[in-house]
Amino acid sequence: MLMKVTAALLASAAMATAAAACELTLKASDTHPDGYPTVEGVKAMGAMLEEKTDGRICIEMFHSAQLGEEKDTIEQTQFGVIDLNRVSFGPFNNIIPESQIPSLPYIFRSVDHMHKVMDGEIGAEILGAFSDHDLVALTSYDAGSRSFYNSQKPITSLEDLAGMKFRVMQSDLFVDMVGALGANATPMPYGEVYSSIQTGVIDGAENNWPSYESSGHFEVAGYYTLDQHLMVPEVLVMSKKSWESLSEEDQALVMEAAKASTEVQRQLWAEREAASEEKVRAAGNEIITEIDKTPFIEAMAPVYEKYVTDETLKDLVARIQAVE
Ligand code: GTR
Repeated sequence: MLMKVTAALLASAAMATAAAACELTLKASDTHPDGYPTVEGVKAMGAMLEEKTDGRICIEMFHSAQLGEEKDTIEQTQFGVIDLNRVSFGPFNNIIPESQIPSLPYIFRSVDHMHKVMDGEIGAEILGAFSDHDLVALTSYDAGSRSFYNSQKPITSLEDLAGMKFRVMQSDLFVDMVGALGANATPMPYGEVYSSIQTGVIDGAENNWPSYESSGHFEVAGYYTLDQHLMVPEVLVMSKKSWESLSEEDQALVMEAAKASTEVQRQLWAEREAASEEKVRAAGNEIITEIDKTPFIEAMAPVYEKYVTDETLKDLVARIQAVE
């Protein structure tokens, strides 16, 4: 017993020393729980950064929305209160026009297509657009594809969606996307979705396998229809204030560690996607895989018309579609 306690004390003392050695500790936020691939991706970035700087720069991860819901943490990141923030492109849609592009329904044909776009020149341009908004977008992460789930009935066609009420992220684009499918959208923070489904304020929401599972939404919304309307990647942003306080050398190290963490995150993502699916299926949820996506895709034309307005955005969409 005593030995155990001593060992634990020694370990925590060692950790405290390590933390104390950090000249700079970057505060990072994520809405997801510990162990979720995005949280682990940023932690991996922290480990790489600590190693490259001999423990001079560290990252402290505040997972599980400890620092707030995404929309609020984005503002805090713009102010420099939070240094790093792993979020979806979705909550940026109303403030950064280019962030709407990877958030367009059915814009990506496959995960491979999305990787080619986001890892290439087009992705760099989209990330670059954040710099006009007090942010530096470092890299993007995987988030699979999002589909509708609900507590009421199996949805197998557009007709079934009619009049139902779904939560979406706080983005006008997503409100109109759900409207164009004939359903009603309620934008609300992620953390309110579980109880809103449980109390019947909404019929359901939409998300990928790992979020459907880790949030517990699968417990209250038993029907999941794989219409895969969105493939919005995640984005890791840094406060421009925090970025500008770094030397050029340190900026390069931060960028390098962020880019390298993408590989780790993608690997973890693939594993978690499969594990979450298995868990949800084992719970007995009804998963609707037989669905004709064509009417869903066709219904999105007015959404593209409304949001892909100026030449820059039109050009981005055309170039994405041209990527093989
Ligand atoms: C998740 C995403 C989160 C958040 C959440 C939501 O898939 O990883 O960043 O955007 O969806 O729906 O609010």
